[in-house]
Amino acid sequence: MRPLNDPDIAGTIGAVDSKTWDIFCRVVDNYGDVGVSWRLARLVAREHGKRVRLWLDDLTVLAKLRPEIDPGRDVQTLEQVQVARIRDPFDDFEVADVVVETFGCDPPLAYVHAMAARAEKPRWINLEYLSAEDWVEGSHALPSPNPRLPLTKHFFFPGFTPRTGGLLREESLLRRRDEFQRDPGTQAAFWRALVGEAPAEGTLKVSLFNYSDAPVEALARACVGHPGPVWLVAPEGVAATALEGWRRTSRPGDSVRVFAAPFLVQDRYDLLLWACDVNFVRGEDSFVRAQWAARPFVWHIYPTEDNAHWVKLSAFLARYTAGLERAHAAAITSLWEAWNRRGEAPSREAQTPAFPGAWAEFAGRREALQAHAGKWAAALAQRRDLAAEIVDFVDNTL
Ligand code: TRH
Repeated sequence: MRPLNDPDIAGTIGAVDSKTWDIFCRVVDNYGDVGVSWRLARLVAREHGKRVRLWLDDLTVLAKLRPEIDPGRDVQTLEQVQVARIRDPFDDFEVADVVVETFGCDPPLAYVHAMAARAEKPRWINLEYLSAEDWVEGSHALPSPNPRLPLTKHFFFPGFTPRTGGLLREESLLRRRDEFQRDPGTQAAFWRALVGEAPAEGTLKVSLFNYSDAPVEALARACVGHPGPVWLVAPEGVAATALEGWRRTSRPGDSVRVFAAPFLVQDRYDLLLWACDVNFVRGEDSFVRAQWAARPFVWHIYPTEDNAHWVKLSAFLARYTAGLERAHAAAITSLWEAWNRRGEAPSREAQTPAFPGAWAEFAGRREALQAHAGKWAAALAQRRDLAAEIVDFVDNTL
């Protein structure tokens, strides 16, 4: 047997073909797990020429993001990605060269045993949730040998620093964003298609995508005091319902217009983020897309029972506001904490006393926050995206 470090072999072993990729995703709740998994699958197929199969236990969520998907079909192909249903019993499959489980979803047992039985063991990756916390760097790319099977899984952490796996970003994304944001005509056409009319010059356009306990009505009330017209636009979901409720009861007049838009196809959701001046986003994937949109944004973090989400929120705020003028950083932090109801007893509207002031401070610094959002996106774009990192890791490190 030729030694591993034999230059001839190393080259070949490193480059042992990773032609075929199986990506597994099980839907916990909401859209993000599938949103991230689909985005990764499409990138690895389209930009890295791999043969990718995306295994899902529930296709209805992907069909919401990509209406071309037929949730009734067990196998179909979209944009060079084969989308297959995880059936039970799980049989009739071939193990891929690379296996990615997203968010610790565990591939079916039958598949894992077949991985162990494969002559050339597949590379096994667990794509973790995104966090800005410091510990991520120390955990990224760590191996985890399986206690029973001749398999080793590696943890792959998205992140904001060079010693993490980076963030998903399509090759053409920032070019398309800049073209869109430079072209008022294209933006007006987007608005007319989405809500039937285009906003007047100087309208503050705000998009909303949040979880159910966000103080949406407090935001709407605070916008009534904004020095100029405001559009609040919410794709179908909890925010749209809350805004409709507020509009019916409060008659705000024309200074604040509320639009309940249809749920957008995933790629068109980017256009909404690019077209707005401030974006309220949540979870993971919309959180990252808001950063690529280079617009001021507010993150509604997915709450966890152990309150660990507060640590996660603070970790990101510390990175995002580093180097920013103290008053601007404080405005961002106060609004984010008010939007996530930090320090509040969980009851509906009566409270959020801090909100109107926090919003006025934030909205009043929009130009400075806009400039910062542009710098932040440009800094993140200095490095390769997560798909390129994960392909390189698999092909050249493992
Ligand atoms: O839907 P989410 O809340 O998902 C979250 C995350 O997965 C999080 O990690 C997990 O812990 C939690 O669920 C349980 O938020 P997220 O991650 O922003 O995903 C939303 C997806 O929906 C994203 O891919 C964008 C897409 N989307 C559209 O395609 N059209 C739309 O109109 C909107 C509003 C969103």
